[in-house]
Amino acid sequence: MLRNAYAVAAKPRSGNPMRRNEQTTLEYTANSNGQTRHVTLIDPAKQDPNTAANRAMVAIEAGSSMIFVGGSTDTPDEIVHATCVAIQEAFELRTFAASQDPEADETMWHIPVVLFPGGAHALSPAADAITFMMLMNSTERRFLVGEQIRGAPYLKKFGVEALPTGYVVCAPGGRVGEVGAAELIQPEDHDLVHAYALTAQMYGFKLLYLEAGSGASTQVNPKLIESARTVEGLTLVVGGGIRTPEQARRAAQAGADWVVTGTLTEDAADLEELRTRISGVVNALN
Ligand code: 1GP
Repeated sequence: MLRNAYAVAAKPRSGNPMRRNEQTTLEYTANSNGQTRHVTLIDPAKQDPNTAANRAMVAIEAGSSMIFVGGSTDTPDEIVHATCVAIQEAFELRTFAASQDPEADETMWHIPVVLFPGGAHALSPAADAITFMMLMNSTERRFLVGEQIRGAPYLKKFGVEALPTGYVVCAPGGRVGEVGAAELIQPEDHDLVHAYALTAQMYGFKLLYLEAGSGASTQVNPKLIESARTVEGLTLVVGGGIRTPEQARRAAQAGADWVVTGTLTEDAADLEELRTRISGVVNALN
């Protein structure tokens, strides 16, 4: 499957202006200034690349601060790549338009497009970075280090920045819990999630992602977030099952640096509904 990724990589990399500035995506991710920020997750399997780009633009206008591309486990890399290119091109056009308008702030479009892969097949050289993840509570080697070994040479070759991420799936866990063969963290496992966070820190991971599963019926228990938060030096990402401003606020108040929503975007009837939904979640964060 990686062969296809190399084939699509022949296309020139689109390039986010942020990469040309001094800040890496990892620095951007870590520099929260005490604020909780929002990630819009776009699953390339759920819409065509143009629709994805339109959704990404509305998400940024509504206050989202990063785009993740990924989610489904079996999306071909051509589709992932086309989606990344479409989003990057849209952001570059908006950056250019803003640069011509004295009233506009072009830096609002310096937004990283980050791969959130289901495996080594879902990569693109047009992404700024990747959540380079160990699914820490998987019982399968493939999700601990196997997919990573397959993907690493590709990422190195195309200069996609790795965000070293410990990925921990919490109950209910959804499809990622099943496919990833995760021993789910239960809502009362405060000490266990703390041990995972410490382990992530000791491995040198920079991000810890607490995941309840896309479309989960319940979000990650805020007590688990609080427990992980006590470990220093980790940027805490929380997602899965967050659909309302109140749920987003709970995650933020428990200590999430980033709150991720995906389903919220996917099932919005149109772009205006999407704008309203994302604004509501973003405004609830701080
Ligand atoms: C899934 O955490 C993300 O990996 C987002 O989940 O689709 O439930 O928002 P939702």
